[in-house]
Amino acid sequence: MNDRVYAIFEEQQKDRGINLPDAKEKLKALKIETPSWGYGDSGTRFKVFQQEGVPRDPFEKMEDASVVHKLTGVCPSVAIHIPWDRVDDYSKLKAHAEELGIAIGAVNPNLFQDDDYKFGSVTNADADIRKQATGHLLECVDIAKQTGSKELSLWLPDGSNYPGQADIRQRKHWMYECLAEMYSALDDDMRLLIEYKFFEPAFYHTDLADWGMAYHLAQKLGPQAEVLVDTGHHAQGVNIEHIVAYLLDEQRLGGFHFNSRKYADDDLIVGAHNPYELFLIFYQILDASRDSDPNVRRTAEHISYMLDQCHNLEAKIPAVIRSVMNVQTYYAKALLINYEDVKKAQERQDVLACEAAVREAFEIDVRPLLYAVREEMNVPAEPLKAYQESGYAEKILSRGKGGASW
Ligand code: PSV
Ligand code: MN
Repeated sequence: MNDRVYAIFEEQQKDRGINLPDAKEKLKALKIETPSWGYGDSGTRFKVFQQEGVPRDPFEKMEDASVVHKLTGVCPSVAIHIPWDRVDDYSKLKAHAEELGIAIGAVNPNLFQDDDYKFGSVTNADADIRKQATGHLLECVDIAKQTGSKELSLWLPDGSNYPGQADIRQRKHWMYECLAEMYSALDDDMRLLIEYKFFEPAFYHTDLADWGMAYHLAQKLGPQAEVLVDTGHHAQGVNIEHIVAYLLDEQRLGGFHFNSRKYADDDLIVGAHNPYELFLIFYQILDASRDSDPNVRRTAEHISYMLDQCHNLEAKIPAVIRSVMNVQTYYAKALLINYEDVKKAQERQDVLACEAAVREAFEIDVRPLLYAVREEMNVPAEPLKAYQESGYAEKILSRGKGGASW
């Protein structure tokens, strides 16, 4: 990109009343955590197509994640999933990540792959199984303490398939008891991010089905518990931005799992299917970051942005880079909304002007801004192209096929 293109862009944004230096700083500050499982083999319930060059263990996953960070400058941490990323010595994994210039991020317990959890984990009618599930949650808190992670990200698969199969009210109590035990093990500077999903693997009822239940649970547990919004976990047509705005106002929005979905929890590249939704989510967050209540502003500024994606067909590392770039792009567009104009139009109750003031920013080509920011951050202007030219994809082929999978 040449200086003339950026100068024109700068001029245009000045005319629109946008504070570009501020937008640049915000773009530099945006951090996106990548998931260890996004680098491994994955598939559908029909087939996992193995790819060559997939990391064979958590250490190699860190190596791939560090390449993403090196090329984008905005992915300094990696979420881990236990037991997928179980190692004998977590201090070694932590040290390895640090040597590579990254850190271990959220620790995700896994309560969905053990035979014992067939009828539920923390809501299982068998007290021994609930104890086992709680033990795993406590193990994850302990792992977080060893890796220096400040976040536990929890999703429950618990639910039932048929009316009458489960005592829904009783299970609610069991769930709370187990999570309260986990919560009490957290250090003061840790937080528990509670994820919800209304279906799958159970289809009649899911114990933690929606944002309202997650919010209620977080409120009961205490201030260190917050809600995590996974964009793939809603019914078709749900207005996710509204949920985001509500949770921001209640100061309980802790994080995101970004991905795209066409039908269900598809875990496709974020921004690939519904970029406008991603933009509107950022619109709500940036709007809340201007709220008159400092607690709402603080909530908006302490959101953990994470990807929760699986790349089944496409090459994994470039798919993660593409996702990160998409998040940056729609965040950048939301930064170019003139929030004063929107407010004024809202006060006039001018519906068309309100809608136009938001959409106008979505229609701006933000590449000059992103190129300038990347240049200032000393990372390639085109991270995907830089990856393709780096030789890393060829280098990892020596790992062969049959790497780590979920
Ligand atoms: C469940 O669908 C989920 O979104 C949770 O975040 C899990 O931890 C993740 O996917 C990986 O299975
Ligand atoms: Mn998720």
